[in-house]
Amino acid sequence: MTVVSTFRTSFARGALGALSGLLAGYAALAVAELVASLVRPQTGPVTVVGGAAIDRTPAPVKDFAIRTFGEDDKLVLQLGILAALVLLGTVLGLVSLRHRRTGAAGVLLFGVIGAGAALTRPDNAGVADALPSVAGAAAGAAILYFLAGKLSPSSPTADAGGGADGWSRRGFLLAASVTAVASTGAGAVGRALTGRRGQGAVASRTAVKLPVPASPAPPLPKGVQLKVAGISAFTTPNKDFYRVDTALVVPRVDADTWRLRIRGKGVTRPRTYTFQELLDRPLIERDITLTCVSNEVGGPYIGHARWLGVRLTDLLRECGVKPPSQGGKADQLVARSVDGMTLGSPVEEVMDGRDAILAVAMNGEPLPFDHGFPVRMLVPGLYGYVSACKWIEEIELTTFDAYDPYWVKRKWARKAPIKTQARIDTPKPFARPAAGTVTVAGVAWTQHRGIDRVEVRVDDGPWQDADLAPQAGVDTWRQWSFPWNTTPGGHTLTVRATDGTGATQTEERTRTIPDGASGWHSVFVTAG
Ligand SMILES: Nc1nc2c(c(=O)[nH]1)N[C@H]1C(S)=C(S)[C@@H](COP(=O)(O)O)O[C@H]1N2
Ligand SMILES: [Mo]
Repeated sequence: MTVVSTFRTSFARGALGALSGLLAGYAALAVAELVASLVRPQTGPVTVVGGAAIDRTPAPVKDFAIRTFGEDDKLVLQLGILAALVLLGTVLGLVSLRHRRTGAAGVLLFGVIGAGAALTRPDNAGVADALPSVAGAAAGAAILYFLAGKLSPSSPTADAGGGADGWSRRGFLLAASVTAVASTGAGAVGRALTGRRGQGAVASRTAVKLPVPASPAPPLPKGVQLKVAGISAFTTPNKDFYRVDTALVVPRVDADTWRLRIRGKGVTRPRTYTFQELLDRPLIERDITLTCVSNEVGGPYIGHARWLGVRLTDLLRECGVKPPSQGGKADQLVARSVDGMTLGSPVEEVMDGRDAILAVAMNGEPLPFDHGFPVRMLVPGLYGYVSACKWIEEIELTTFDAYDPYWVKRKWARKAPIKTQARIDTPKPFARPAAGTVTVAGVAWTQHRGIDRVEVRVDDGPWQDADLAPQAGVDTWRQWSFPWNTTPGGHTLTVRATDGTGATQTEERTRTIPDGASGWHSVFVTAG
């Protein structure tokens, strides 16, 4: 045998070894997906490992991911996991050429990692959650062992199409093709079953007939929406509403089987409510602006919607709950979602008369799945992570001393009222507006305190009052505009707001961690 042909043979064998590893990984994921569709769709290995990674991501890294990838952060995470699997599959495939058992054991190790991730997720529903990872890894390990066998020099199935050193190329290719086809089939069946599972939830959402509110939202004053090109829509369409959550698979909850439990400290009459029972109550409709604590100064994680739902205080009173100021024993309300997320709100604020709501509808339609169908909570004035539980299924009354919810365990603040902020929507950073009068405009918010004043500063000049659009309510953002007479060249435009208590927002820049970013938003533009 010549040197060249030896090299060619071993190169081909190496490539096929790597291919075995990739196929084993592919088969493992497909089998896992199939099993997950039978257990629970959110127990697939990429989902649980990704979820576990999110759970364990240090706050600064999470902040970086949100800043860098925005709402694509989950996609980036999943692609990262897949890339790692491709790499490791390749390595294990090469290893298995020499050490079949080691290669197969390596695949099994991934099953252990997946199982561990599944069992430690906050929504873990028992040992069955580990099954997809275990079954997938077992299938992957068996396939790698088998395929590597086809490549081994001592393969008893060596035939005429085999390599010069005796392994069976034809046998391998046949086995590899069968693996690829069977895996693709298993994955497709899994996806179809998962899709079918979600059908009940989709049908239950389509069937919702939204009642007329007993207490409609006051009509929006004329002019809340300024007619300025480039300014945010006052009411954010559902499809454009920002989404922030830890769910790699959006929960699809069937409203017909959904229940809300209220229990805990000081709950003298614990109760469970069905979706229909909530719809049958007198509903309130309110305009509430929602903001995420991860929103940077000038950032996009804020949206406004008209919500319809049950006044939360009414339900709590029905269950015997009293705020601490009236002798109630619990000072923290922990909302728990079907995906195991926990959010803690201060009972005093929830029950102080503001429109804390268990919402069933958003801008005239049942909640979109992304935004918490069938029911989510909202407390005006508090950041989302301490109030806005989506896919809620339980409200537990407890104390701040006794329990730390999900984000508090991860170093975010226990209490987080929304900080006063103003944002310049137009002109955009580094815009080059033509000389003349340029309309600077944007939004300002400080939910539950209202916005009293917005000021704009050009470079180091004096603060000048912006024109305010009418205030829709203390729980909504407010638009503003400012006619700027440009002078040619580069300029920094800065904005600041003053809330309804007369407090002007601080210039001090802080990070989003632990309780929301502060500081003034500014943009640099070059006028013609
Ligand atoms: N179940 C669940 N609810 C959740 C979250 C989550 O991760 N899971 N994220 C919270 C956060 S941090 C915010 S800012 C709001 C965002 O709500 P939206 O996605 O509808 O805009 O939901 C809150 N409710
Ligand atoms: Mo958030």
